[in-house]
Amino acid sequence: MSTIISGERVAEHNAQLRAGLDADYEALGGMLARRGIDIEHLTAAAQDFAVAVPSWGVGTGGTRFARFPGRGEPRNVFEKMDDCAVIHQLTQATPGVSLHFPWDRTDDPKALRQQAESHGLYFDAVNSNTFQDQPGQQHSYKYGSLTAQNAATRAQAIQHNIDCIELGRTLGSKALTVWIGDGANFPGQHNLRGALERYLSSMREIYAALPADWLMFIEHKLFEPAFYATTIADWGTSFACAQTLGEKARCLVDLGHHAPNTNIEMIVARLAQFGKLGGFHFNDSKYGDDDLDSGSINPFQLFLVFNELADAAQRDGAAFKPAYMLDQSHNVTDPIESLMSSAVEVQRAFVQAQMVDRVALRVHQEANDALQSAQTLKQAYRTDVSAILAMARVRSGGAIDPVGCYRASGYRAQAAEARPAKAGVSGSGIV
Ligand SMILES: [Mn+2]
Repeated sequence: MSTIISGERVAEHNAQLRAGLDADYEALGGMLARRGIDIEHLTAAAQDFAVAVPSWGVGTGGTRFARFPGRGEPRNVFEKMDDCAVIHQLTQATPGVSLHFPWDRTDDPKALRQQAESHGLYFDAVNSNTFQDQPGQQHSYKYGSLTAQNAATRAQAIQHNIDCIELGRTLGSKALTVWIGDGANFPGQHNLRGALERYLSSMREIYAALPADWLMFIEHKLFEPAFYATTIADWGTSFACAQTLGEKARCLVDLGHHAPNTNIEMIVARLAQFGKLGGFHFNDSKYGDDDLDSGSINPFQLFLVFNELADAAQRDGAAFKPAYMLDQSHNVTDPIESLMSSAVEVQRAFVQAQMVDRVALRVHQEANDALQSAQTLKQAYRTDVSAILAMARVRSGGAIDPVGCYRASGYRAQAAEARPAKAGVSGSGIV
């Protein structure tokens, strides 16, 4: 397997930090042993953990007001894959890449797959895009795509999704994520039931094109771009559609796509209970669909989501395998640094959730001891598992300190030289 940053450089950087890590790891191991937890078990679990990165995340994001591009942004999908390879090389937690079409369209998907495999990467769910018009497109999505009144517009949107499945097959993907911006900005603009009927009719045609071993993820979002009534606004609508469409249709939870203060971990528990939890788009937010870095605003919420996932995994065993993906917009940071830090934050929540004493929790719950129940969760959440995550990385060949190692490597400065900005070409999207 080829690496972008030389293995010796990573080893050199690790050597400076190794003694400190060993001391921290030993101290943490002793503390966990007193709680009856084997640190090696957690480190092995951390090594197995994976979260996919979005191809659109390696370019600088922006808002509807402006985008301030960074240096050395990738200008095509092959350069995006190089950046994704760096993220995985240093974190050893992001072997999957989620592509977005047509942004990542290539005439040579075989070469793209070879490039990915040479870096130890694979393609996770592919994402369709019918929320903006593409150059030369016959019918506009201004008034909707899969729910459009115009049958020809719907047919175009359906065909695009089927094309995404075909491309995904060539690349080795196993799932299609469908998010639409369809909805109404004014009361009365849509017949609310009619719009959902048209959505289901369109989705049935896409569902019929899914290969036998594929899943379809339905991503809901409360509002924006439709500000009055978004067709797939909430998990209830998503769940009803997934139930109606069939076994291969599942719900995808993007953490930013809910009203502030929504109990997202309860949504996760409900979807897991009824076998419809397809996967996640991890990010964080303060106000709406902010697409901030995972764990940057509310890490406790992220932990509580993983607490439900750990409970579901214990109940359902190996059959429970939701897809984990990051979906963030990096407006003021180096996207590679944000994606590495976010992957580590998601992995941190995963490991902390493994540490919850579930036997004690059940005893406290059965005794109606609300205080001790909450303390049982807090004990796991308050434990700093950084040494476990760093040890997992170094044992898998990654960096003890991914951001420090990345900065020391000079990768961004080299990319800035090798990738002069091209006028009119944006390497990223805003989603
Ligand atoms: Mn998303």
